[in-house]
Amino acid sequence: MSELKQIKEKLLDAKHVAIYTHINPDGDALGSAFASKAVLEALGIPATVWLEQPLPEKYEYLNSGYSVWEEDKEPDADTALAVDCGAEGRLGKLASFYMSAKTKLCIDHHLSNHPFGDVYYCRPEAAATAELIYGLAKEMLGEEFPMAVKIGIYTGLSTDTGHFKYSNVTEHTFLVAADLIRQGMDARAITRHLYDTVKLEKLRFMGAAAERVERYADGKLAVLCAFDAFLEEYGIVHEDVEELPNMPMGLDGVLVAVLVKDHVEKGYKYSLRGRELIDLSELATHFGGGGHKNAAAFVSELPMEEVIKTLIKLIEERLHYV
Ligand SMILES: [Mn+2]
Repeated sequence: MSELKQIKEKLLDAKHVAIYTHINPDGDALGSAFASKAVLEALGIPATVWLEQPLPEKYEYLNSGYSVWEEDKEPDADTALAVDCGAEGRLGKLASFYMSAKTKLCIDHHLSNHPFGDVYYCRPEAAATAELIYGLAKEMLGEEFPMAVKIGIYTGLSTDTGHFKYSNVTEHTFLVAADLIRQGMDARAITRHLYDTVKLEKLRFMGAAAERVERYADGKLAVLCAFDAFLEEYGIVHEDVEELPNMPMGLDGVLVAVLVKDHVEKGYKYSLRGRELIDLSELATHFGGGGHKNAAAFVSELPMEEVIKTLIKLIEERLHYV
C-alpha cells in the first residue's frame, strides 16, 4: 500500500488528530497544517493544529482555531501528523507531544530530511508540502474540497514557490492551483493580502535593509544582517519580512544570498538562497543544517566572519565543478 493510502487509513482510524509543523512556520507549514485540519473535520474527525507560538498576523486568515504550546498541556490525541517538517527536532517544544502519540504520521517535501514517525511520506519533487496535502484531500474527500482546504493549499503552494516563480514549480504545481480555482477559490484575494499589501513600517525597513547589503567574492555572495534590534527600530518582526532573503538574491551577479539573524539559543541563523548553480542543501550540511537546492539554512556559533569566509571558499570550490 502506498504511503499516502497508509496515511489515509491511519487518519480514518483516528479518534483525535494533533497536527504539528516546523518552528517559525512559513506559509507552506501553516497552509498545510490548517488545510489538513479542514480535511479531517470535513470527515467528522476531530483535529487540532498545535503551534509553538501564536499564529503570525500575516496568516491570520487561515485561523480556524489552534492550540499554543504550554508545559503540561499535553494534547489528548491518539494520532499525530507532522506536515512540512524535515526533522523531528524541527518540531521544537512540540516534539515530545508528537512523539507521545500512539500513531505518528509525517508528510513532507524536504530533500535533506531525517525520516521520523510510523508512516513517513516525503516527496522532494513536490514544490510545497501543500501539493501533497492536495493529494491527501483528493484521496479523502474526492473532487470538491471545503474552502478552508483550498485556501490552505493555495497559501502553501504560492509561498513555497515565490508565487510560482521558483524552479521547484512543475506542471503538477500548476495543475493543483488550476483545480483549486476550478473549485471556486478566490486566488486574487489571497495574493493581494500576501504580496500587494505592505505596512508603512515594512516599506521603510526594506529601504534601510537595502542599504545594509554586503557583497563578497566579486559580488557572487551577498549578505544581509537582519538582527532583532534592527527590526525593532522599525517596529516590525521577522514574520513581516519572510521574503527578505530574496532581496539580496535579486542583485545582479549574486549566486548565493545569505540572510543572518539572531538565533534564540546560540549564535546566528543563516538562511541561504541560490540560483541553481550550487546545491545549498549540501552547502548547509557543512554547518549541520539542511533544506532544498535553492533554499537552505543552518545555525552556527562561530564568529560570523569565519562563517562567511568558509562560505566563500565552499562556493568558489563548487563553481569549479560546474
Ligand atoms: Mn515547504
